[in-house]
Parts: sequence; C-alpha cells; structure tokens
Amino acid sequence: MKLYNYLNIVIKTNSMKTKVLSLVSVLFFSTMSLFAQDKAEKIKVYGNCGMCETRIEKAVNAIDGVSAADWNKETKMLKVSFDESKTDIHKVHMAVAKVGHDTKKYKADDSVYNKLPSCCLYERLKL
Ligand SMILES: [Cu+2]
Repeated sequence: MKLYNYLNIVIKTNSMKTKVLSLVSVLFFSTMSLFAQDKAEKIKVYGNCGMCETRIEKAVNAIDGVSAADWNKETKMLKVSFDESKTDIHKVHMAVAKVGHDTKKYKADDSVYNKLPSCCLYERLKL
C-alpha cells in the first residue's frame, strides 16, 4: 500500500513536470518568434519629391532581407523594416546613397547626384 502511494505521487509529480516543461517551452518559442520579428528603424534620407520617394523605396526594397520601406517627403524620414540576420542599417544607408540620396552616414557620389532630375536636386548636406 505504501509503495502504491509512493508510485502514485511519483506519477503525479512527473505529469506536473511535463506540464510545466511544455508550458516553459511554449513560452520559450513564443519569445523566440518575437525576437525573430523584423527590426524597424528610422533614418533621415535627403530628397525632395515623389520621384525621390519612388527611387529611395525601390533601392531599399531591393536589399535582401528588407520587408518594408517607406520614405516621407515632408519629414525626409525613411522607415525601414528588415531581418537582422540578413542585412543591417548600414546597407540601407549605402543603398540610398548609391542612387543619389545623402544620409547622415553616407554621401552620394557627386556624379550620381548630378544625374538626378532637376526636381530631385535637394539641398546637399555639407559633409
Ligand atoms: Cu525627387
């Protein structure tokens, strides 16, 4: 009888442990998936008009790992979401500079800037 009681307790404890373990793993994996969500950042990108918006967003969206890019011509702020395991914010800076738009980190080549349509010739940063 004593042995039966003992076994009964062991079995109950074990099923409790299993429940706690599965709860812990559920919490763990949901936390992991939160971390796996894309990182969102905002950077200033110099530009003027709707054409600039198209050019900037196209360049940023072309980066592998970028899921969203939105540039606002009023605020000059670019909102970008990306997978941190695939790319980083430096690549975003470089991509917009490459198509003629200065950021605070990278300046576009004069040759690229000079080829922009006249409506896009924003006032350049003195870098
Ligand atoms: Cu423009």
